[in-house]
Amino acid sequence: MCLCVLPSPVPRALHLRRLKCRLKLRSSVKMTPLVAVVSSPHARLFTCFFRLGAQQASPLQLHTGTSLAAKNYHEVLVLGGGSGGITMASRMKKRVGAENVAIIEPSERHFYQPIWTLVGAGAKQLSSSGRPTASVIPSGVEWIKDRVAELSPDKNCIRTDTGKEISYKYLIIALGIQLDYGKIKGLPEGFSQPKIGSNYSVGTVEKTWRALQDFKEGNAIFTFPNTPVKCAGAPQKIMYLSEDYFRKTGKRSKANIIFNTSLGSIFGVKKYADALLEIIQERNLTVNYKQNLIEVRADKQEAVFENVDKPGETQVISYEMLHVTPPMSAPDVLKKSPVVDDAGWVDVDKETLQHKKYSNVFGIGDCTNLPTSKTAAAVAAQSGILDRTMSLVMKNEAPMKKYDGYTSCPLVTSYNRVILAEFDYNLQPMETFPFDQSKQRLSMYLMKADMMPFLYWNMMLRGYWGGPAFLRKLLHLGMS
Ligand code: FAD
Ligand code: UQ1
Repeated sequence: MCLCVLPSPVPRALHLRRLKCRLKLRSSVKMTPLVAVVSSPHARLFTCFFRLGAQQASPLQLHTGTSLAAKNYHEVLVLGGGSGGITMASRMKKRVGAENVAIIEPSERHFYQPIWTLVGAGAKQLSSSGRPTASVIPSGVEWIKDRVAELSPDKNCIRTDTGKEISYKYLIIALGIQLDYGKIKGLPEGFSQPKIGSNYSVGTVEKTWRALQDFKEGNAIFTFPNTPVKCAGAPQKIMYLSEDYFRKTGKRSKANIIFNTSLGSIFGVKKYADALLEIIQERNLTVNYKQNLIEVRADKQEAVFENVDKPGETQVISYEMLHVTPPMSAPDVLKKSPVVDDAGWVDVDKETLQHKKYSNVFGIGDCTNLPTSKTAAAVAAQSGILDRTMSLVMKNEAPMKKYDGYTSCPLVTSYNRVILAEFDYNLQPMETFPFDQSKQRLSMYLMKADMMPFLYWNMMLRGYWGGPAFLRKLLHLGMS
């Protein structure tokens, strides 16, 4: 149980004294012994006494940004250092100062996941998708390299896996979505066999490319699970890329390409669904609706599907290549917390992103119940809104700016074409460019493959990209 309470404000003089002490410690301690000493049990005990004595301990920071003796109170605490967490930490740093912001994130590497679609198709290197987490944590912001284990919003505090209790004034929850490969019988262990891959995780994305290269003849199967997913276009993007690859390598006539989806339609927005169905017909792809992958027999290269509308009715299909999009759900740590709705998603106001019950708690990205498609593009648009919401809440004013559900999905249809889907809560297209984006275009492929990664690392994560709304207005000037 979380026992922490909100500490009283630290007097300025005391704060300055601690700052001096911190600087002295930094300059007098050598790096290697410090790592060795602080990670020993005795040192942890020492750190604990130090923390108790000072109440708000000085963080001893290595150049990596990892905090060894974390403060136990932060004005703004961010849970998760993915797309939403880093972006919001950058924005909050500008609002309240780096020393008042902390991020809890266990992973050593931060990934730009949207490029994994191209990694799985061999068009980009996996190494290009990741950077050290330390390099994306905004400078001066404390990185607590740990995993959130429990949320206690009634006490304004959280507990970590290692037993740290950390309290906050404002909390931003950005924990993403959980991949549940284990809910499919035969997985994840089936990934140790060839012919199977998944663009959804760092450990399996290169297996997709291997399976594509190894393909000889037979069924190439692509799946879509019976749960919410992130980037709902990604499960079919890899199908179009695979088809293009088979054509380029002379294997197309030997490939039977099948998209087995739990859904009842190819895409949620009619304009783009119509365009995709045309491509599916032209390129002779088979789509089976209401088919949910429930088992993989990787040793026999067989996939078992259940009819979503007729539980118990199953079909076994043998494969020469299988791309799995796993079932997904809210992170377990959230499911058991008081901040979620019945389905386990962080329960926020769909226009302001403020929590419906806890006014000092906010949510962003895949872990929320915002009724829009879960993408990094949506996170970018949400970050601008949440920044504005929090600035008003911090001044005791009512949040005003309203999120319209903007999200975007660059539907990669070949190695040089993209349909750029952009839409809102009402599934109405909200296109940035003054041309028909439902047409496959080289320009949009280049935007997806080269411009977006640059924009992500250099602008979004630094808090300078709140989505393309301003660009849309500019490019449509005089058109309405
Ligand atoms: P994430 O970026 O996933 O971050 C969540 C963070 O929380 C992670 O760093 C994780 O380590 C951390 N975390 C989890 N549990 C804990 C815990 N207990 N304690 C502390 N930290 C924790 N989006 C697009 O806009 N365009 C695309 O073309 C696109 N294509 C995609 C293709 C693929 C194959 C995939 C996988 C995703 C794609 N996306 C795309 C989706 C996009 O990557 C996500 O929607 C986006 O990253 C969501 O950001 P987030 O901050 O909510 O979650
Ligand atoms: C976007 O803003 C974004 O976030 C950085 C993405 O994530 C990777 C996208 O894929 C897209 C398409 C957008 C929208 C940007 C423009 C210029 C239309």
